[in-house]
Amino acid sequence: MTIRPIISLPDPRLRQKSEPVARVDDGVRQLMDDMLETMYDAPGVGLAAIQVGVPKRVVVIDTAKDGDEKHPLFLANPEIVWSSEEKRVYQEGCLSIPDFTEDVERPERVRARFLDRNGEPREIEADGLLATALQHEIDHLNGVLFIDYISRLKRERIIKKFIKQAKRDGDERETRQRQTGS
Ligand code: GNR
Ligand code: NI
Repeated sequence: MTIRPIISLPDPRLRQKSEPVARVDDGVRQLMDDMLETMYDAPGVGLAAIQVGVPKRVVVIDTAKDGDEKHPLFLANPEIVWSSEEKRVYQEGCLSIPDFTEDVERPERVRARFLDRNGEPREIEADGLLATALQHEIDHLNGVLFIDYISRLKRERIIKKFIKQAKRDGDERETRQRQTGS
């Protein structure tokens, strides 16, 4: 298993729609295992493949509390098949938007259909953090980010901050290259 780099705003790949996997083969399982290690290392409760730059509909989630036994979920081609009328607000964050959190309202309970790590079709019903994480990760597969649900003012402010930071990082790299040729 390998920890892969997580891409962040304003990387345009985060707005790409991911493609379904035809089947869960060894390549997809390798991707799932790498994603799980990357997620635990971060640490985070979920990760979509596009966050490591792979535009496939693959997600890993583990909402077990710190210190409890790990309980990884591997999901290929996940789909929400039912969501409750009742909503709840969760303070969300995203590994691709570091150091920013905001309240987001979503359905409190959902049912999702997916293929597991062995390619078997499964369904789960979730509430609480798991329901939120499922919706957050499936959004990633459609190029949707949690900041799309907050006010436009806050969204534009945070995007601008990440664009500025990316420019600074790029300029520094260029300066270093000019000065040292490395
Ligand atoms: O680690 C994560 N925590 C989190 C908290 C509240 C709602 C959603 C999440 S998902 C996030 C990891 C991530 O960015 N997954 O795409
Ligand atoms: Ni995220």
